[in-house]
Amino acid sequence: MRHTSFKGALVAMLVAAAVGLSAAACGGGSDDGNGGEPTKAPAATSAATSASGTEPASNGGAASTIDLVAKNTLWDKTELEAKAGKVTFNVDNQDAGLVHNLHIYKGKDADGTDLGATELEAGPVKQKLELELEAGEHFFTCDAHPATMSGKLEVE
Ligand SMILES: [Cu+2]
Repeated sequence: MRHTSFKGALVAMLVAAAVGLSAAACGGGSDDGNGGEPTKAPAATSAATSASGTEPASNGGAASTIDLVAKNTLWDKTELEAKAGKVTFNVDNQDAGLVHNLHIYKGKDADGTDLGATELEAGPVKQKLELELEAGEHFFTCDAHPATMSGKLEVE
């Protein structure tokens, strides 16, 4: 009797131990699984955060640097977008012997506030203009050819 009951108790302990181990293994396994998921979720969240953090930069589709080419007494673009703050204009006058410049005004035309301009210079010449711009509508033109070399600059 004592033998049997001891044996039975031993078996019960072993079974309990085995169940306990497998339960622990299961728990550990599912813990790892759960642990992995929350770890991935914050990673996805931070990826989303950094992705949305990239949006202001891609909002910089409105650029901080604008390249403008003057050719045949025309700008290569008549609508520009810039990001508020420091904006650099790189002007490439490709018209040999023709005088151009870049003049920026706040507002929709040359009646607005004069924000700055490059020198009137005969091409071929490259010029640079750096301005601090605030959000809003701006106007750009060449003082020598306002009729054909004017456009809109949207700052956002
Ligand atoms: Cu011009």
